[in-house]
Amino acid sequence: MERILIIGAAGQIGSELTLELRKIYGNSNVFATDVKDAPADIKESGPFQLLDVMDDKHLIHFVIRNKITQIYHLAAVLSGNAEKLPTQAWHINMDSLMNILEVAKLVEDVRKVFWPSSIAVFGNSTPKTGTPQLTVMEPSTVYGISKLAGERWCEYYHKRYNIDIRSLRYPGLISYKTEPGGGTTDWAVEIYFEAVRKKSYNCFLSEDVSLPMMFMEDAINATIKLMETDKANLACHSSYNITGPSLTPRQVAVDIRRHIPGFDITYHPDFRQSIAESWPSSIDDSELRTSIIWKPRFDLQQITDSMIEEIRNKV
Ligand code: AKB
Repeated sequence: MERILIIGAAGQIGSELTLELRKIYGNSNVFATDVKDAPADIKESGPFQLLDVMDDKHLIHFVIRNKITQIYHLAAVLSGNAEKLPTQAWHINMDSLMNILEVAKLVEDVRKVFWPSSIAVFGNSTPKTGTPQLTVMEPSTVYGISKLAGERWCEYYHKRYNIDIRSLRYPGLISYKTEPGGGTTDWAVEIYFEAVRKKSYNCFLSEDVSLPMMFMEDAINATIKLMETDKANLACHSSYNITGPSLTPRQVAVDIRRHIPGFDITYHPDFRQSIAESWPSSIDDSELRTSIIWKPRFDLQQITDSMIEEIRNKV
């Protein structure tokens, strides 16, 4: 029987992944944790506890006491926020991962770990379109450097200690339940909320910067599929490329006008523009698609339809 620990259960991915995992493994077997309070549905449907992944002693006690068999470590400081406090972000992103890897090494019951990487591992010298799985990687942000270092550590723990760590290089994730915080791809969520709330959006990127994106439902399905796939089918022990549609702010704005004809967008690029320009505009994720037999379901129109409908229900 699986007993699953989610670190970062109140965040953009955790708040949806926790509920999906509870449907599969049973509410009482999925332990949601975060340093902050979680949404009501997370707290009401199963165990929730405040837990700081930086506190290695508390973490290992929690894992042993609750007989945890799988860990999803989702907590991180994202690209935009990390540029404001580089050394703190490095410390949080790296030390939290090292604490998880050490727990997986020391506690025999822990059989699998999931840790997200990001398209931020790529940089200006990476091929911009159809970015392959294996390519030049010279990230220019502290977030990207921490994700690339994390990938190398995951592969190291796999080779050296035979720890089963699985990872995806998420693109920008578009979701309506919990808004992201501090990322460069946040515009692709904010634009929908502001369209419904105010019929206008002031975008912090220029109109034609194209970035790989993915609807949260596709990201959750791929993550669970990756974790359920037989280990023998997985050749990559650092992190797999994954993507949905590549989108520019202008394309999304035009699509939103199918629902909100008067929607107005202005562009005032800030420091995140150069981060976005250093990332790929499209990704080749064929290696993942053959390893786990998966493909995304949502294109731009389906994403827009779901986002507008769900946000209208919420607001
Ligand atoms: C960010 O923008 O920092 C994240 C990411 C692409 O990893 N959403």
